[in-house]
Amino acid sequence: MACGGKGETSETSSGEQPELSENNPTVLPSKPVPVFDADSAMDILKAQVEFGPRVPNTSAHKACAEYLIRELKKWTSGVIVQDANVVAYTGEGLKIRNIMGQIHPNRTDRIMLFAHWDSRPFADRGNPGKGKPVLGADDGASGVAVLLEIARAIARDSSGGPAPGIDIVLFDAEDFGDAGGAPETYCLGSQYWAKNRPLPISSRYGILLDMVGAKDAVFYQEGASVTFAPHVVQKVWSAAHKLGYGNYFKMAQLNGPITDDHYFINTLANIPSIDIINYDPTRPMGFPGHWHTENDNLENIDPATLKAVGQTILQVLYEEPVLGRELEP
Ligand code: AHN
Ligand code: ZN
Repeated sequence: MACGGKGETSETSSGEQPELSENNPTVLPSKPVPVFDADSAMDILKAQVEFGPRVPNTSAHKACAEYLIRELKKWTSGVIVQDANVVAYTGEGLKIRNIMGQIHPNRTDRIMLFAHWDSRPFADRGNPGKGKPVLGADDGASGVAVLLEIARAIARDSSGGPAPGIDIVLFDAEDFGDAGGAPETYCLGSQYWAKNRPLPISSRYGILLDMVGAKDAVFYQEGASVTFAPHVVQKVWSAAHKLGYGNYFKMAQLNGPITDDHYFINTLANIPSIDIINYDPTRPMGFPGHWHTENDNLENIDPATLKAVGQTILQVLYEEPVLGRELEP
């Protein structure tokens, strides 16, 4: 029989709702993306640098943690601090603090944004700076500044912000590692966090910001990011290009992974994560010239770079569809 009987169609008509998923999201009218305020981000960057190097076990480190907790409390709905003791490769015991602020903590679909807030205890190069603590205007403070400014922009947005819940996690002791030594000597805060999760939250994906403040910064598609979270690389780089930031976000992949917090978040916490990091394979060291030197100071920071990264991340967050059945408060 060529034709079906009356009432038969090829479509299901049971009235069942299809399962919502990333391929089948609830489509809501998109909200305007807030403007990322680079001047405000600069103020947050400077406030960190003014404490001095944020090296674990120092008073500057302690005071900066209090500042970050205070700021995150203003712009998020809940702050969770994970205090821990870890042992550095030098044998020194470090008192560390991983600091997390949650936006819409009850939503099940979540995205994690992270950066490290400590700065390196000893410069690797430079005369006379070698061996001295690094100020970390770029290497540390820049990523934190962009994340706090994103939190502030969302808090001020009367539309309620992006659909997913957001977890902003500031990791400690990323940079207390052995130059030329084992990768595991770095990223002590994120490794501890991944092995001792303070909350049973799951994240759909993660984005790490590391060294996102320098003049002439360039962000290639980093190796571990492409391996573990190619769809997130694609999403972020295409948002950046759409906004006109293609001069920062290069459409080319780096060979091999960079050891950074996202590596451990991928491998130990199983959250597909990318790293936006200033590394150019055509430079002598890949990293910028001020990297791990006494010159990692405000002179090398350009608010235009903070803007390119912050506006791109806001765009990505606001483009995310609703994946849950409804928006929890
Ligand atoms: C290493 O130097 C092994 N990795 C670079 C990760 C890093 C250091 N990011 C900031 N500081
Ligand atoms: Zn570093």
